Amino acid sequence: MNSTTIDHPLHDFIRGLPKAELHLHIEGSLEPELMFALAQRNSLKLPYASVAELRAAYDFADLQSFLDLYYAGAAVLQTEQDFYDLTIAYVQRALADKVRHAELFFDPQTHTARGIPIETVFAGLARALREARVEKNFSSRLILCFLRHLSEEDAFATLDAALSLRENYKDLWTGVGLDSGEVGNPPEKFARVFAKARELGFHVVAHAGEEGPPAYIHAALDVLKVERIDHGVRCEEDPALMQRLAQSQTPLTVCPLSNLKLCVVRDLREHNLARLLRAGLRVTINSDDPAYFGGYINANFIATADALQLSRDELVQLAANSFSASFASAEQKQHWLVELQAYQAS
Ligand code: ES4
Ligand code: ZN
Repeated sequence: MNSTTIDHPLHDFIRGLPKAELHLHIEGSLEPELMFALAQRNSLKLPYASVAELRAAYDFADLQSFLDLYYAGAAVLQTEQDFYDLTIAYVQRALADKVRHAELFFDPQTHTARGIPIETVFAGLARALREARVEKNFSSRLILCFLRHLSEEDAFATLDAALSLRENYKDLWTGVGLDSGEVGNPPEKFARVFAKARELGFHVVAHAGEEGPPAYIHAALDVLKVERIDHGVRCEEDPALMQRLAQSQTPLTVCPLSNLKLCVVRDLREHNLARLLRAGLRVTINSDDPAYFGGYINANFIATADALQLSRDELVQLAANSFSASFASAEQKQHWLVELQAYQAS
């Protein structure tokens, strides 16, 4: 059944819902068509004969099997224009999904390791986001992620290199995060670099409890002192942690289609998002790596609403959470919450 061609009031309600996206890896929005176009522009050869063949390879067993393709795919990104084209394409998809504000993760180490200057990465992302702000009133921030499979020393070197650009990108770069292969790379490994980032006034977030155990969520909170947990779905295995997250209202940026594609859950109907929401945790819905996982934020909302029978009030709660959990100003958040209320009432 094609949900775009059949009248479905709840899906239409979701499509019109103003929302924020808080968990989006910009490199994970690289669609196969653009990957091929950039490979050609940069005279690179991909190990796939066609877009269809590449898409067929997106059949993952776990996080690592995805990351292997994701890092290989990102190698087509070489010039400032490439990073601009990538980001503009995402912004267009986000605008179509009524995203008012997006906080984009980016992985500088994936690019600097290939000899791409960090300046090139910042410049391309920022040119697109500033253009979108001026021309489309699209609000955004950048969250620089450290790759947790690399050393803390490497993370420090990345932070130091990026700090030389901080003044130029103060309007956008306001946070640091932690991503890549979780198991075996606990938050404690990055305690010192996160302490430095906090001292410098950055917002801090970390992936935890996607494939890793609840102990990693505790460590992200207690050692890294993060303000949001990315994923966090494994908190349910630890009732005391569930209570803690409900009490503290620490946001969880949950990515249902990602969890499905990476076999964190077998079936969306088994996803714990509704249970977490109904237990009072501040849950949000996000798209993670939409080019790889089969859908942008509205596709995530729709698939989750269908699988878990979310009500309109719950969908509005999720959208409200996305604004309140963002790093936008209090005034800006209030503006979006008013828009959301008006939409709900209409
Ligand atoms: C990621 Cl789904 C996910 N988990 C951890 N790191 C990532 N980087 C890009 N997508
Ligand atoms: Zn992620």
